Amino acid sequence: MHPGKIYTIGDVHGCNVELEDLLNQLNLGEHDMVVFVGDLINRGPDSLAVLDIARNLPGAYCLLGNHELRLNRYHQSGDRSILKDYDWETIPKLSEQDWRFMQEFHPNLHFPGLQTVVVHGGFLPDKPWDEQSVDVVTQIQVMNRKTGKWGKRSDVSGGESWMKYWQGPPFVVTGHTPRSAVVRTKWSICIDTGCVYGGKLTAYELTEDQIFQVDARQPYVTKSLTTSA
Ligand SMILES: [Mn+2]
Repeated sequence: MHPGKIYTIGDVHGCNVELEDLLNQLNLGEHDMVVFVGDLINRGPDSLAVLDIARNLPGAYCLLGNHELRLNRYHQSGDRSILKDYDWETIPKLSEQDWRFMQEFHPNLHFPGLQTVVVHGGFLPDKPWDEQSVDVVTQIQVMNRKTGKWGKRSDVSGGESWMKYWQGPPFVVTGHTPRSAVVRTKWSICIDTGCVYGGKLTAYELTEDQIFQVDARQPYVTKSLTTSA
């Protein structure tokens, strides 16, 4: 078992100032670990500053978000057709060191002693979590259990949050689906509280089951946050 605390941190999306506020609040000790749930970059004011903070934080572990996955694939293939318009605000600023750093991001992190897995998006029910594709685990928000379709909330009609269907163990900690507050079920928790949309940046500590939050200094992107799926 890890000797210190284990803080998972939700989608930062370039909100470097709020990340510093949150880390100040956590007051990390030398045995503590920080796990970023992915989507450190894009949309917010300073993606590079966030990458720098994560890279220089002792004991930090970064998971792949759908944003890093897409940029990594572009970097490997050169295929611009997969990119979103806002990727071009980030791409020209990334150094070789930044690209190498993002390529080391992991699809998930398992804490067997805590029966907990941390992952960016989530998992499909009815299939072992460790056999699911990187596309599923970084991109799933909802699924329609009748059709088996899964994807973004806006793309799947009749879709419900994957969290509604997920029966552990393991308990799953995720981000990716922004809401106005932390959402929790028996077997999962989502800690994306939409900082870049003017919500909060959230940390969830696994060993003592505690939530830490800071408010966004301002909305950086306009979107109204819902409370549910
Ligand atoms: Mn995401």
